[in-house]
Order: sequence, then structure tokens, then C-alpha cells
Amino acid sequence: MRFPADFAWGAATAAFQIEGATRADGRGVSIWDTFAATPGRVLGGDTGEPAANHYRRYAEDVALLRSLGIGNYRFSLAWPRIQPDGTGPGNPAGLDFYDRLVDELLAAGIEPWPTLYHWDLPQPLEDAGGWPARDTALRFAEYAAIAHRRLGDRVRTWCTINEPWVVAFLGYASGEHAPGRREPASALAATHHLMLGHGLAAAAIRGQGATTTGTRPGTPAVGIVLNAQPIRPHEGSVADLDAARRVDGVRNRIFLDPLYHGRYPDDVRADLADVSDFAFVRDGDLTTIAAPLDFLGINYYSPASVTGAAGKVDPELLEPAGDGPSRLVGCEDVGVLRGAEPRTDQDWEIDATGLTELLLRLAVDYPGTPLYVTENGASYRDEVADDGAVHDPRRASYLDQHVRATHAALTAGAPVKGYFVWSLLDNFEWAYGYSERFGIIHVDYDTQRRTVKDSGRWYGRLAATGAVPPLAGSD
Ligand code: PNW
Repeated sequence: MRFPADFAWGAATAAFQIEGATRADGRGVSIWDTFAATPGRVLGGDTGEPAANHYRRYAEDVALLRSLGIGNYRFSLAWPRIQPDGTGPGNPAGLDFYDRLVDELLAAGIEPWPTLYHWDLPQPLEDAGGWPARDTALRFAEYAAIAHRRLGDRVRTWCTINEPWVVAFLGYASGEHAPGRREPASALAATHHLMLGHGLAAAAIRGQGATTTGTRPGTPAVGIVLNAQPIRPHEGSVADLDAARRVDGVRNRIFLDPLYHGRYPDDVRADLADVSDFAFVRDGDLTTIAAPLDFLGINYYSPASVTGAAGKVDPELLEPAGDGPSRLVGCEDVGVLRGAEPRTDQDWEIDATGLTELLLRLAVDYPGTPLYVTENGASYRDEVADDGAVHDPRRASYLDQHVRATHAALTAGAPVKGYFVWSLLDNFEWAYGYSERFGIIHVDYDTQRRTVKDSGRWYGRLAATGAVPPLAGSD
């Protein structure tokens, strides 16, 4: 199985998950520093220290990318390194770090794909209201302009926001993520201001225009990254089909429709009428949000099945309802099925057909934009074996299945232009701390030693050749 020669192969990370050095060079405090320091929020009491200490070891990590033959690297910029308080002029030392990283990547022949927001909001902006406050969207656009001014002569591709659904609904409705607020109505205001922030940032980046003086002239490409998810009815009943429509609404269409059609879906607004009147939407906002995307990034891990008749389903088959508000605002009576077997060590269902289904659905319902799989991967709690290697056949198999599913979507006509594995390195997996390991490179958090896993070698061969290599034991 072979991919087009210009298909982009990459690996992804995020600043808070790998950098460590949370107090270096004037970095401000982010909501994830605060959240992780609050007892009971992150498994094992883990924090952003030491992570993979990438802030000091970035050159080694770029060398690993290069040695594996991976030509694209998606990473995120830590807003609190660039604006420690979330406002004001850029912090030179923080900007210098990303400057060095971008130069190191380009010198290695690797395309940089920075994401502006991967969840580390400066704490002072949360104290002023966070994403439910409109001002945060305006501050985000200023930050985007500062980052682009410094890096835009070399960076051609920008992702604005990573997974606004997770930010809004896990951060502000269920409280599973920072800042840990449990306010379903605030999650909807946050949703709108994240979308507005995306639109304003895209305009700021494009407004600074084509680079004519930099080392890499060209027009910047701007996209957003969504963790859109295929939502399947458990069975064929009207109740299950309607539940799937409602969950698809708050999980997927509440982001996709403003981006592509300049409006929030009528059925979603009706379903949410008891929660919010959407008064946060002002004239002109939806025009800003709907400026055409240069690409859409999609993070895919699992599909979900839902039921509108939860009372009639064996409780063993359902995800237990948590003790706080649901992540699926407005769908509180919907039952979410536990992922079927097989599952990863994190208990996430493995079903690569969902990725094909999702890419094709986007190609049909939201046509006209190049698609990139900006994250896909699996957590297995691998260890370094006595022979010094990390044997992770289940991760290699997961990646093999999902790469093939991506190829199937491409063959069927979806405009898929690239694939990024999550993640380059084992890292801080948010509320799970360091207990989950998504890397194709193992990190020993005591010594900071990196070990390329078997899946990393397999992925490197794929990235270098564009042809899917055989899995170990199957040649
Ligand atoms: C994504 N959920 O996060 C993120 O973009 C990464 O930073 C993260 O490490 C990766 O997926 C693996 O989790 C998610 O609970 C975290 O639905 C949680 C959820 C979804 C995505």
C-alpha cells in the first residue's frame, strides 16, 4: 500500500505535555500548572515537571525526528512563555525558544506546524473570566499576531486551536480538565469565544500577509484542529438515532457549522435552549469565524455509540455517569456505550473504520478543504525490555490499521493530505499524568533517556518511503 509522494507524514506533541521547565526564562503560570497543583485533579499528583524536558532537549528531539525520516512536526507554542500574563508585548526569552526550535527543524529539513493554543491558558486570563469571557478571544488574536510576527518568516502552516470541544466541555462543563469549572452554560460561551478566537487569529495571521522578506516567502496557511468523532446509534431505534443526532450536534456540528456555514445549527440551538440563549453571539462574529480554512486538522482516537433509551440497556454496557455535570451538555439523558473490545491500555476502543467514516463524512458534509489527520495514536504502558528495546506490537498494529483506514478514505475520494502520529514522545497525558504513554519514543522520566520504540522504527520507515511496511512477525 503506497501513499502519494506529496502526502505529509508527521509526528505531534504539545507544549505543556513535553516541555517541562515551567519556570524558565520568565514563563508565566498556566491553568494547567494551577490545575495540576490542586490535589485530586491529576492522577498521581503529576505536574508539568519534568515532562520530557523538551525545553532543554529540543535539539536531541529534532535529531530523533530526522533520524526516523519524519518530515513534519506538529508542536504547540506555550502562550505563557510568549505572554506571561496573557497580555502585553512578547517575552523575548520565550519567543527565542520557539525561534531556535523552528531553526533547528528547518536545518533538519522538517516542516514546522505550530499550534497556537493547546490548552495552556495564562492563569491571569482565566482569573479574568477565561474562555467564557469574550475578552479572551481578543487577547488570543494579539498573542497570535506576536507569534506570527516573530516566526512567520519561516513558518508556513499555523493551527489556531487544538480541540475546542475538549477545552470548552472538559474544562468548563464537566471540569475534568483545567480550569476545572463545572458550569454547563459557560461551556457554550467558551465554545463561541474559542471559535471567535480562531477567526480573529486567522485574520491576524493572514493580515500580516504574505512573507516577502523572510527566508521562506509565501502565504501562510491557517487551519483549526477538531477532535470530531463519529457518533453511532447503539441500535436502529428512533430514540437511538435521535440521541446520535443530538450528540453529533454538541460534539461536532457546533464547531463545523459555524466554520463552514457561518451559523450554529438550528437543532443544536433548540436542544440547548434551556442552557443558553446564545446571547454571546454578536453581529459579525460568524462572518469572522467562517473565513475559509486553508485546511482542517482532525484528531481521531475512537468512535462513540450512544443510546436514547439508556434505561433499557444493560448498565454494564454503559459508561458510568460521573459525579459532576456531563461533558455532553444538553444530552444528559443520553447513554454513552462503553467502548467495545479491543481497547488500548487507556480503555479507549480501537476501531479504525471510524477514521475512514469520519474523513468521508467531512468530505461530503463540509467539502472543499484539505484534511489532515493531525493526531492519531494509542496509549500502551510499555517498558524498556532487558534487550534495551521497547517492543510495542500493539501500538504498531494500531497505527497500521489507522494508516490503512486513512488510505481507504483517500482512495474513496476524501482530500486527505497528511497524517501525524500522536505522539513523538511519551508525555504528560493531562488528567492521567504520566501513567499513559502515547509516544513512538519512550521517555524515562528519571533519566530523560529516549528510546525509539519498535512502533517508531516502523513509523519511520512509513514516513520515509510512503509505503506501509510489514509489521514485525508478519513478513
Ligand atoms: C487529545 N477525551 O486529547 C489531545 O489533543 C492530546 O493533547 C492528548 O494527549 C491526546 O488526545 C490523547 O488523549 C484528548 O476525554 C483528551 O475525550 C481527552 C479526550 C479527547 C482528546
